[in-house]
Amino acid sequence: MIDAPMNDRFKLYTWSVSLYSAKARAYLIKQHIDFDDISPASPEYDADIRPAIGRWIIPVMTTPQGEIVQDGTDIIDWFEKQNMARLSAYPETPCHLIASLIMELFGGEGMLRPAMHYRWNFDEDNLDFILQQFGLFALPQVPPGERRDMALHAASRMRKAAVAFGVTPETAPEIEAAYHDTMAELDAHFALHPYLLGGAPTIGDYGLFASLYAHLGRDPHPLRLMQGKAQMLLRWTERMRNPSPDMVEFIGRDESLLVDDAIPETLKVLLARVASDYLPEIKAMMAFTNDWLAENNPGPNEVVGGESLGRSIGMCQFNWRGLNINAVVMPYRIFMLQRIQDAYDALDAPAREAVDALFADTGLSALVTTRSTRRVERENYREIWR
Ligand SMILES: N[C@@H](CCC(=O)N[C@@H](CS)C(=O)NCC(=O)O)C(=O)O
Repeated sequence: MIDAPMNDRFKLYTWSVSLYSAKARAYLIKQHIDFDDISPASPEYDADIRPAIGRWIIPVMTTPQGEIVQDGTDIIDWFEKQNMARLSAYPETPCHLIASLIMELFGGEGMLRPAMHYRWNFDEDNLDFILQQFGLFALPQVPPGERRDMALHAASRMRKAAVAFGVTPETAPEIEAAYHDTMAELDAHFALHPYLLGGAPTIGDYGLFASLYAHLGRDPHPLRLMQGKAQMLLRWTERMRNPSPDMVEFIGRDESLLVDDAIPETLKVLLARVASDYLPEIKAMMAFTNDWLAENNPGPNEVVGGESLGRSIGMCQFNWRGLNINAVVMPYRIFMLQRIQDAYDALDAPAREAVDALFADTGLSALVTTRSTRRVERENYREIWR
């Protein structure tokens, strides 16, 4: 908790260049929450937020009562638990719920390779913009002329992170081919439906918006690509930042989800994309993690990354579209995958049958059988091994 003046508004510590900020911000916008975007470069972040959560990370939200909520998903769930959602992020029917959670995982974690590649490997188009933006948001107190060198320092750290996610000169052509496929499939879906499941955004839209806003929908090179090749997808990125439903091209649509738990063909295509392009990494990550757990046997409730709060426990290898990829293993992704598995486990038999049929149809059955031997949960702003 922090001391907050009464009747203060929600505060969202974010900046526009941040991938995960977009997910939380879009949710607040769509719920019509009265909030302020605050820069984590403001003195209050260092004075109050960072000491409380123990690391520098965004997005973070503070409530009018002074509660601190960290992590995009936790911010969304905070409003859901308070019954403050105007449009719940979680559909009530089984196929909708599971499909939406899968797209959340894919957007926030599975699309990091294209997000990082299209930000960091097109310097001619992007670099001036990125350095200017990083400087603007991270160093607002520094005179503009002196920001560039400091921003370059941050940029070199993020370039290294891109390599850790598996973005290398050898994998780049295939990352581009995969993104072109995915972009075309998203575009085909949003030509027929304003959001993933019809007339309102759900958790899958918010998760997808993570990689499809700050990086793929805002940096100059990928933005131009999207403007040229995927205009209905571009429209969805506009819609996700608009408090109105913004479905002007869908005459007569209202804010309801598709009836009868229907999964449109265009969404099945996207789920099959998750199976072909992300499932191999999930399997490799889990095999690595279960070996790591057997060897390291962390104590109950031990914080992931220990004192340093490091987010990765090692590197895994997997075959992806015919290439050998090396990528970091982050237990946070297990936490996100568990959300799908928990939702699946809570279904009754007929609902599970419907979801099993969807999995069989889209090649995703392994998503619920690929499990960690220890649960990853979140407590006190960190991930812990249960
Ligand atoms: N699991 C977190 C991830 C947040 C995250 O990684 N945020 C980035 C900015 S987009 C960050 O703060 N990185 C700080 C760092 O890497 O030091 C969430 O979903 O909110």
